[in-house]
Amino acid sequence: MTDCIFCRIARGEIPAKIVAQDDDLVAFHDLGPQAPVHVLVIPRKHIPTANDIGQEDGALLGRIWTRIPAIAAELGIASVGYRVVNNCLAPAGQSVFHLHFHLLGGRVMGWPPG
Ligand code: DGP
Repeated sequence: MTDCIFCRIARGEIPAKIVAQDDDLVAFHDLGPQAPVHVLVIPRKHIPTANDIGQEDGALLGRIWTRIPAIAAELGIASVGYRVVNNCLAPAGQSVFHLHFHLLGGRVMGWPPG
């Protein structure tokens, strides 16, 4: 999608602190970090919300999830623990309508989330 902010980051049109990227995904530091490590992992494909994940996206999502622990390891949080969050729709906290996974670590996490 042309004017989606995360599509624009994935295309390199908007600067971001990128920590990993490949043909499927881009991972970059969140602009407003909620933990010492707060990285967003997004598919290059524009999928607005988790509700829009289709059968055809299964392999893509599998590859992304295979990559997340490796990104956590590269960020130094794999062995100490981390949280992966997807907010689906505004009432759950979604503000950018391009599927993304928050990868959070570097501090102890509370539960339940707010
Ligand atoms: P969510 O609220 O779950 O949709 O998460 C969106 C996140 O995206 C939020 O934590 C802030 C972050 N964010 C929004 N705009 C930008 C941006 O332009 N650059 C970066 N790096 N992060 C952004």
